[in-house]
Amino acid sequence: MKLYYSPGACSLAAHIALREAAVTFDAIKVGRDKKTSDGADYNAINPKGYVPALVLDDGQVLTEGPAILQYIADRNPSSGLAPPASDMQRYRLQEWLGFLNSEVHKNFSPFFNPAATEPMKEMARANVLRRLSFTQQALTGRSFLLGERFTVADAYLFTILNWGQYAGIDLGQWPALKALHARVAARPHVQAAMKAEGLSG
Ligand SMILES: N[C@@H](CCC(=O)N[C@@H](CS)C(=O)NCC(=O)O)C(=O)O
Repeated sequence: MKLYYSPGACSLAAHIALREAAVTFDAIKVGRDKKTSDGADYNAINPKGYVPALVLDDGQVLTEGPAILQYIADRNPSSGLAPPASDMQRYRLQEWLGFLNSEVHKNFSPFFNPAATEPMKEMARANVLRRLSFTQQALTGRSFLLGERFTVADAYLFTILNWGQYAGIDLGQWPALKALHARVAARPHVQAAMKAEGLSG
């Protein structure tokens, strides 16, 4: 299995999930020029052009973070990274993944886009603040998004929270989010993923 990633991008969530699930995989870096660290044209592998992409052992290419995260969790059920499909908690997981993907993650995009104007960034920042305030409220009194168990949604939220610095957003205003970030950052597989992506010593 191969994970195509860019350091610190949303692909970090899938990278964490693969390590948490003890999957054997190769992590292949994609540069801004869409060339991969093993010399390929990333657009030929994933015509969408963005990370993450997971190339399965049978050669299929799976894209879209929430699908990749659930694939990794479902193929490795003993990891406990997602509740089983029949469980109401699974819909709660999907609710979080959808919210994080379209309502939080995408509002960070202007901060990584040199063409984004200040008004665009201001609008996006206001959306991020509102949605992270909601997340702070939902997290109060629990260790992780679904309760006391770490899931792929927490890997995704952790990844997004790392971007606060680029948007001038201080996590200190949300104690429950700050605590979740620290809790996830302390996990050995998270530290290994960060180190492998060159994000920490
Ligand atoms: N809908 C996609 C979005 C992925 C995405 O936004 N990837 C960003 C990094 S976080 C990227 O590769 N951007 C570079 C580009 O679009 O060329 C998903 O959820 O997987």
